[in-house]
Amino acid sequence: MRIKRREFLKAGAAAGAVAMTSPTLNAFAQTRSGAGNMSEAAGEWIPNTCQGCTTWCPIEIFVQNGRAVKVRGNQLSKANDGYCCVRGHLILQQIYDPDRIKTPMKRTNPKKGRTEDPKFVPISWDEAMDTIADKIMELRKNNETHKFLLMRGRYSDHNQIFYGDLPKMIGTPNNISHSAICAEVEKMGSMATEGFWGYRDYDLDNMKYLIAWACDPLSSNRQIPNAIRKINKVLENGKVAVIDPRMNNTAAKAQEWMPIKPGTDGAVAIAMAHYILVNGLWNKEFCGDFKDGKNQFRKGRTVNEADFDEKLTNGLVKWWNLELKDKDAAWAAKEAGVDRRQIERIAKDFAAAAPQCGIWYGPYMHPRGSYTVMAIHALNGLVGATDSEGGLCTGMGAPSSSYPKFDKYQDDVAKANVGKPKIDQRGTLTMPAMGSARPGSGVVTNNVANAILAEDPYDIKVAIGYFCNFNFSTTEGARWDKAMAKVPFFVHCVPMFSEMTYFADIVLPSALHHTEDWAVVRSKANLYGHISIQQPVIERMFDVKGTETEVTWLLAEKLKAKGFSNMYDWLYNEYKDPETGKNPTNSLEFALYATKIRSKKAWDPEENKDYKGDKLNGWEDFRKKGVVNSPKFTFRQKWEKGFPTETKKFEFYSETLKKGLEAHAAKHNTTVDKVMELTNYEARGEKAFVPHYETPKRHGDRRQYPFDLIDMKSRLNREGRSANLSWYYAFKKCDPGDVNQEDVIQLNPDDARKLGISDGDMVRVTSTIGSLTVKARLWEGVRPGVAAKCYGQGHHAFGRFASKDFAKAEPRGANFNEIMPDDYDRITGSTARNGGFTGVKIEKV
Ligand SMILES: Nc1nc2c(c(=O)[nH]1)N[C@H]1C(S)=C(S)[C@@H](COP(=O)(O)OP(=O)(O)OC[C@H]3O[C@@H](n4cnc5c(=O)[nH]c(N)nc54)[C@H](O)[C@@H]3O)O[C@H]1N2
Ligand SMILES: Nc1nc2c(c(=O)[nH]1)N[C@H]1C(S)=C(S)[C@@H](COP(=O)(O)OP(=O)(O)OC[C@H]3O[C@@H](n4cnc5c(=O)[nH]c(N)nc54)[C@H](O)[C@@H]3O)O[C@H]1N2
Ligand code: SF4
Ligand SMILES: [Mo]
Repeated sequence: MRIKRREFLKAGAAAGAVAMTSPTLNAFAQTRSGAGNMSEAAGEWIPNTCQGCTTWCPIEIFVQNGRAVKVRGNQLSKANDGYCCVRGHLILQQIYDPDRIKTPMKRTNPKKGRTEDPKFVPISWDEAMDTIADKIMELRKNNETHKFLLMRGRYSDHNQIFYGDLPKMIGTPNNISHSAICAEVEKMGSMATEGFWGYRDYDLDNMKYLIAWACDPLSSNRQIPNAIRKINKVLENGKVAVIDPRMNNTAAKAQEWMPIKPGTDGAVAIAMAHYILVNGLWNKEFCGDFKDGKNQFRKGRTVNEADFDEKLTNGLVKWWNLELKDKDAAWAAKEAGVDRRQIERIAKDFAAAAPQCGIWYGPYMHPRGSYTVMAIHALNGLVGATDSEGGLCTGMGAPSSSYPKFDKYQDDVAKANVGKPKIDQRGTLTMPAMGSARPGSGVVTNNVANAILAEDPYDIKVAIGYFCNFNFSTTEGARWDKAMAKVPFFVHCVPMFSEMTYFADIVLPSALHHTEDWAVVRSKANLYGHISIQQPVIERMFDVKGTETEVTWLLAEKLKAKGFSNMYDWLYNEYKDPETGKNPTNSLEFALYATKIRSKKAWDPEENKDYKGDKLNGWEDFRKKGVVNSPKFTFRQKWEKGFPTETKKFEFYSETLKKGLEAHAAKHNTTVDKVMELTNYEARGEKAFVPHYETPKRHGDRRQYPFDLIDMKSRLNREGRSANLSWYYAFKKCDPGDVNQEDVIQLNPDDARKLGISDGDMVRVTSTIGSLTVKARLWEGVRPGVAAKCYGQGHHAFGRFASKDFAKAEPRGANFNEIMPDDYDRITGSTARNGGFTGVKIEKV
């Protein structure tokens, strides 16, 4: 919009007057005390939970005259001390997004494809659910219920009903979560070493040295409001170091930033361990010491295991001999393209602060990521920071009650088919997918598209997806376009159109989890666990329903009408209101009762009598307060009682991983070496069981594709759900190196100069699988040789703000998943996206 100068001033004056009371601006005001200078109308703070990222913050939403006008952290929450992050405020725009889906719809164009207009027409919930029930009855009739697939993205505790139990009642093994396109690799770091499959918590109040490694806790990852509040304390008490090829938000505040060459993090971790051992800086209380008290760890020298008296760890000397002894900082500096002295300095300062130190590391979704995170997390063990005050820990849980069992309602048709192999091919020879170090226990989300296309192990006939958009959020997403076009009947439960919705036969509009639905979620941060409520805070404006509960109920009703009443009987009989004992009679009552049932332990004074955390006195109290905090985490329990590993020790030599890998090899009548070869790891022999460096696997020859592509989240990404919010574009430059209203690829100015690229030029970025054009942003905060692209834009089907032309399916910006090859960290089944595994070439257009 071009405005002449005079008019601009006039418009400016008017805009200034509006800004004084504008809810748009006030929505971003950071006042803890409450409504700030919001209009005088009376209102009420109603507790809820944000799921804009995996922090799952207890929040409150201020409601005036039935309108949600402001968001803040729940004042009672110990996870965020009453604050939410900037993304929390975006909830307001999500609710009032003009492009929300307002009614169920069905497809009238039978052809499916990225450029095929589905020609959706509105239908009733009754017709929609009736059609879905028919499809499921048909599968039952033909005894092929396993050809039903349920896919989920984000979820609440109630996913147990819709995602966990419903498929088993219908009779399919195929409930597929998004976890393996999310962060599963990360969990292997603590799984292989200390038997913990999950995310860690950090004692920032007492920490003196924090390394943020391949993550940016001030803007993404898992406890942002807490990290933002506590980072200054760490900076005052000690130091913060960041290891990331680009200067992220945390790096901008840190004392050290190591701009590492993507994918080489394992080398630096290994060299740090070498340095710590050679210099006698390991934690003797945790790891033990040489029997004669003399340090025998010297570069290049093998150590006799018998000379070392190991305490709470397993295999330190083996690890040294197998991997560490030759790999010093000079070696790693070359490998990782960084300064040797910086590696040594960080290792030294980190160990000097121990055990009041910790490495906070990211998912490291790279084809060889499992061994990288093992090497990184091993450092947390080496200095005794794990389970230590001022260090890191597994964190606290929160009270919840069990869901009623479904088993006695499951019939023979269902029982016959739930045991069939899963569609994602987990546990096959080349896909160990060892969720918790057990072969075949992890999901392989992104491989489902391949399996559907190959009909291996069989074809999928009916699918439901909710809270997910795999055609956009997965690498080489074009495979999902083909796969979803092939599935004969697909139902998508979402509040917005998306790339995946384009392939739906039926669209069921979802009530928003944060303001319109009933549920609870549990999470942890700041050394506390919490259970937090999700409840309606505004009246539903459209004909929407809660997915996990209400859709289950409506489907059960329809199946009953068609002669299969087991599901209805299960829900009706078992999900009674715990306060009144009444059976549910409609979908909303079912949603409410399920929520009460799940959270009963948290609010029922009879059941929480002995609880050491917050105590509520009834359901209404829970609704009003919204959160129950656990007691604070107590450190050193594992030091005393042992770790849940094979050896009960912290394992530098992982008997836990070894058991898994050997079981996998045995199942396929082969050796671990062969498994390593087929799954693209370099380790052979015993190395497969210790943290070690693997050179980065890369797609594209360096001469042809000289740049390493890395990918990060915006601090405004509500996972994939901010794309149609105008504030997302308006405030984008809150990410270092980014600009408002645009989608840019960040390049180092030195690189750009050589290619004749200026700031703002359009460039073509080409990988081995395709090209995309995007605007260049020159910025010193990116390591030379690296191209950094924020994830989240490039939607062709998300709404008017997300695309350049929604009607013509023209994207705004570029979704780099389209040029990132489909590859995996096969130990965990995780999709690769970090570590520069995509080589690209960049040309000015
Ligand atoms: N703001 C925001 N926060 C979120 C989310 C969100 O959408 N937005 N989503 C939540 C979810 S679902 C998840 S799983 C977590 C994920 O949390 P993170 O994985 O921590 O988030 P990303 O931004 O994807 O982190 C990737 C980081 O790794 C860096 N990186 C890439 N390759 C390399 C490498 O080879 N070496 C090193 N050292 N660094 C590398 C990138 O520059 C970037 O800073 O975040 C959660 N928090
Ligand atoms: N290149 C690249 N790819 C990535 C990432 C990255 O950093 N870079 N991040 C990855 C990560 S960590 C994750 S977790 C995945 C996430 O990817 P997915 O699991 O596919 O989920 P999203 O894209 O966040 O959201 C999917 C849909 O949820 C719908 N939705 C929003 N609110 C609600 C609600 O209240 N109820 C229901 N039923 N639906 C709702 C929206 O319409 C949206 O289309 O993406 C991964 N993909
Ligand atoms: S986006 Fe994440 S950190 Fe921010 S308020 Fe929501 S849950 Fe908390
Ligand atoms: Mo994620």
